[in-house]
Amino acid sequence: MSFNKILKYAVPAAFISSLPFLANAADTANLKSDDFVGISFWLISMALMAATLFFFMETQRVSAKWKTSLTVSGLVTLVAAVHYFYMRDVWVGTGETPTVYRYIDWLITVPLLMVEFYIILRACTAVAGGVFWKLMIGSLVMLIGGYMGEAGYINATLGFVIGMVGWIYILYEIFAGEASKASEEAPESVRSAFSTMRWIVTIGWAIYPIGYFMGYMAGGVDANSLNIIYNLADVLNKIAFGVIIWNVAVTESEA
Ligand SMILES: *C/C=C(C)/C=C/C=C(C)/C=C/C1=C(C)CCCC1(C)C
Repeated sequence: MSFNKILKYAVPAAFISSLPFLANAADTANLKSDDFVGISFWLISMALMAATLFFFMETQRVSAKWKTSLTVSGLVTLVAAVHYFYMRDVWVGTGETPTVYRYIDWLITVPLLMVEFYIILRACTAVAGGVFWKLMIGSLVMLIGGYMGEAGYINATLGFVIGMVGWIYILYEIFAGEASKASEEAPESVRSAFSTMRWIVTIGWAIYPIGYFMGYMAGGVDANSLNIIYNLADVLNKIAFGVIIWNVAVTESEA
């Protein structure tokens, strides 16, 4: 192996393995063996870190026009990994996980995940640039509405309604709008990835509005269970979503 090659792999590997230290919020507390919320935070943080390393390394393997989509998948898991290490430490130290913390992660990762629909279409069709903005704006409306409701700036029900409008708009765009129409011109492997990805945005993502509804509008929800469910949901919504993109990038590069 040449020195250059070693550098190419060693640098990202060293950087990613330092993530837990970069995001260390509380050195004093320890994870208890029966603390399942804490354990789920640990598992998802490490899975996200491993996924990040994998996506970044695999950019070396795919052809140029597929590199962007893999890089974006890696950025999603990177942002979430750093964030989860922090949340896990706050949880172990204080026994709390303010839901608003999650919005900091979502504000970056959700628009990136939505933009993936545009990026994979752009790699193989003549998709219009407006699709990018529609997906971006829909994501922001969804998150800002939810945040304002959750943080108490507006009524919780109003925040929910605004958030739902943003989500439904995104779903319309990928199932029936311009993005969906552009996907019909894409090769078979891209069409099938596109279709699986939109079902993740429908079913995998539904967990968050359900959590919001139960927590603020249906009389409360057990915060511990909700944390575990949210943490596990990200295996599907961030890692599996990225793996689908990785799969189509490799398939199309080898075709
Ligand atoms: C990686 C994190 C992801 C995919 C987070 C997704 C979050 C949502 C889909 C949140 C949706 C919401 C609504 C549809 C309405 C109520 C407010 C939200 C923000 C919880």
